[in-house]
Amino acid sequence: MSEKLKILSHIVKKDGQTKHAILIDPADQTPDVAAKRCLAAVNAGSSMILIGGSSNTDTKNVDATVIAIKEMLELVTWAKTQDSMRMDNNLIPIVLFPQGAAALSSTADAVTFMMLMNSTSPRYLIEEQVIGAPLIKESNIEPLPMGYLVCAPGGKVGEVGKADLILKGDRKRVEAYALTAEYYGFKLLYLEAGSGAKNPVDSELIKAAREACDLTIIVGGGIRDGHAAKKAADAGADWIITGNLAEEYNDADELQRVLTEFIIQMNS
Ligand code: 1GP
Repeated sequence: MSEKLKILSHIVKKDGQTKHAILIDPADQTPDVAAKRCLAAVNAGSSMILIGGSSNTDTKNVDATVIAIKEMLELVTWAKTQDSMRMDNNLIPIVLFPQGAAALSSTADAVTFMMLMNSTSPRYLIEEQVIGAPLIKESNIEPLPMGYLVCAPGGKVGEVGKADLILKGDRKRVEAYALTAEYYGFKLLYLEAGSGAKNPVDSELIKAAREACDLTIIVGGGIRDGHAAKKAADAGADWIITGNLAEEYNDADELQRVLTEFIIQMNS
């Protein structure tokens, strides 16, 4: 893949392991706290940082958060390259995961350019994307073509996005969406249960998506421990996203310990 697709090629690279990414909501924490949590996550073995979340996130607080995280990570990357051959593996992309065009920031490495495929509203199927596309071009950040499917219980994103939720056990429907995503040329497929969901995405649905397509499958929403992450990983998830989990810890060392355990268990 060309230099222009640097972040996408990192995300779709398969090495037999399921990877973890931390989701930071800039509305929930100061840039400094976000940076400390990201450092703990990266030290624990997380491979990507997503920035997104609430509807009241704007470019200003996204910018400040991305910059603080970048500065923190640059120090770590610099330290690691001094004594190892892991140069390429040290790439920890900072990727925007926006609710809409209003939360774009040119300071990030990439942005999930997504269609909420099971939305009933044209706004989330195509309209926000048409507003966002010229802004992405102008800011020169890499768009990552992604199908986004909201599964039950769906939470706030399901409501705001007017999703016709994919219900537990509806394999046929998830298979059809996975194929549609592939035929559209998307490279990533995100199965979302909603932030803070009581139950994560049904593993049967993950399996159905895995069997139906070759896309990189990302799973998030309500995953609180390594056991739930392993279940999703065994069903075929390539990436596991956690948001709320990190926000429960204010002590960076404790968070690092928890996430280290989480990542080990996920791939056990
Ligand atoms: C939300 O899937 C993510 O988009 C993360 O959810 O906050 O429940 O980990 P949690």
